[in-house]
Formats: sequence, structure tokens, C-alpha cells
Amino acid sequence: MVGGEISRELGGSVLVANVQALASSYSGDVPLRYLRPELHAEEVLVDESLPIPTIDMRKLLVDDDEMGKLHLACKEWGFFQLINHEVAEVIEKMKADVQEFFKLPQKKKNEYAKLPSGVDGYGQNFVVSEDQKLDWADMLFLQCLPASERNMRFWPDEPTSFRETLVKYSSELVKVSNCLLKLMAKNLEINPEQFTNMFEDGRQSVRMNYYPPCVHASKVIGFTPHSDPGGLTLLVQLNEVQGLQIKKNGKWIPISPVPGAFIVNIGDVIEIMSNGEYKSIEHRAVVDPEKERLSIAIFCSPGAGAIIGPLPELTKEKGAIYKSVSREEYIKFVLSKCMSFDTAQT
Ligand SMILES: O=C(O)CCC(=O)C(=O)O
Repeated sequence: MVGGEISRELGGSVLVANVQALASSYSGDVPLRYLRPELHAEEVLVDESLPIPTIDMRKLLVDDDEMGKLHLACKEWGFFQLINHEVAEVIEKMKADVQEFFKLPQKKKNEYAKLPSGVDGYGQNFVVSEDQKLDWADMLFLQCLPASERNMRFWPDEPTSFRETLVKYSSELVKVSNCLLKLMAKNLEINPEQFTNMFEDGRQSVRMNYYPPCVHASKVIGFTPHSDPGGLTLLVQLNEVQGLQIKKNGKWIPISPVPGAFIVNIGDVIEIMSNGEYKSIEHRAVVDPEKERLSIAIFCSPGAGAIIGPLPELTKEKGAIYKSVSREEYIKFVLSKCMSFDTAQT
């Protein structure tokens, strides 16, 4: 382990090879560290897959039936597609800039390479040993909010519009996520402020994922199975290549991208706050044998000083099924529980 303990404390990582460069130059076997055939052993429901619920944001504001659909989606799926969210324009700009970023020459991308001691930047996070198995992906991770914690050293200045687009994307998505949180609070019959205050001055980070194609796609994994430790995640796919899978009733279900929709999922913090009523679902990303795949995930999490625990109104019937801890203790717990996926979202 190289600098493992330091990495652990700071949430950093040992540096690893760039997969995009590896994929473009290799012609034979996949390096051993990427081989994870055991992750494909479980059943995938391809033909019978049920689509995850689609929620219409415009209808949510005026239609009780749509609110009911949202409640069920959060309780039974933990995932839904969000359409008519009114931020289509900035999504298109963001997608174009992220695509351009990953097309830059390797040398240029490496100017934003992350450091072993931090989480922001280009590379991979939370690799804590030299023999840890690796995901077939590169990512660019950036803290967006609070604005005082942006580390501009890692914000690409190419394409030239990238920074401005991300700032706009971040602020538009705050509006979408706050609106969803208020509606969820209404559905849970709790005071909306109790729910939203925690996120109001919260943290928001973005993770841009690049999954190169792999001829041995069934032996590698793009993103190790995980649930998101934060509150709410809003994901867009940049192209129509399928890759995201969610676990339902012990089987993996592929999620097909709906053009223009966000894929929204409940994170562990909301599962805890709702005392288990809403579900944070395990998911993973698989790799395509021929085509690259790109996605952008925005993570919304409570800010400093928050207490992570079940809301008192939701514990009356069955008591609290989770402990309440400070945000700092929660992060320590997440880091210690699982260092093999990116916990920087918290
Ligand atoms: O690329 C995907 O579809 C999954 C991404 C993801 O789970 C994440 O960034 O946390």
C-alpha cells in the first residue's frame, strides 16, 4: 500500500494508469487489475427489464397522481427518470463540453490530474493499494458547492466554455434538486424545511465518467457496484450507449437512457433521513465492447454541521432504524466501509 493511510484520511488515492490511453493502445489482454469476471456472474434481466418510473416535473407541481408516482418511485425503486425539468439547454452545453474535455490530447487532460492527497481532478479516486482491482473508466471529479471550496486548479480551461458551463449547470441543478427535495418532504408528510435546510447550504459535486470500449467487456466493470453515500444524485448520459444497471430483487436491471431525462436516485443520506422509507439502491456501470460511454453525475449532500439521522416525525411508528451521527462521523464511516468506490460524493 502506498500512502494508504494518508489517502484514507484525506479521501485521496494512489495514482493509476489512464484507461482511455490504455484502451486506445492495447491490442490483446486486459491487464490483470481490471479483470473482474465475478461481477458479471449475477443474473441480468435484459429482455424482461421493467423501465424505472418516469416522472414529469411539470406535472408534479400541479398533479397529485404524479406526486403519488414520485413517492412510489422513491419507496420501491430509489431511481426514476425525470422529464420536463426545464434545464435542457444547459444539459446540452454541459454534455458538449464534457465530451470535448475527454477528446483533448492526453497530455492536456493530465494537466488536471488529481493529486494523491485530494479528490478533485482527473484520474480515479479511492484506490488505496497497488493491488486493488480497478474500474475500466477515467473520471473528472470537481467540488462545485460551496463555491468557496471550488479548486479551480482542477477545473479545465479547455474547452474554453467549460468553467462557465459548469457553474451554470451547478446552479440550475440546485434548483431542480431543491424542488425535488421539497416535493419528497411533502410526500413524506414532514416539514419541508427540515428536509431542505440540510441541503440548502449543502455540498454539490460533479463526477464526469468516461468508459472506453473494451473487447473483453464482460470481464471488466466500468463502475463497481455501490450505493451513493450522499443525498440525491442526478445523472445524464452523453450518448445512447447503455451501461447503467440497478439491483432489484437480487438481479441487475439495465437502465436505458431516455433522451433529455435526468436519471435521479436516492442516496444513503435520504434513506437514513426517511428512516428507510425511501431506498438507496445499489447500482453499477458496465462497459460496451465497441463504443465509449460517458455520463455526468451531480451529487447533492448535506453541508458541514449537519446531523445525519432519521427525522423524528418518521420514527414514531417503528422507532429509529438508523443511528444519528455528525456529518463528519458519517464520512469517516463511509470511508472506512468502502474504499473501493468513490465516496467523495458525500
Ligand atoms: O455512469 C453511470 O451510469 C453510473 C455513474 C455512477 O454511478 C456515479 O458516478 O456514481
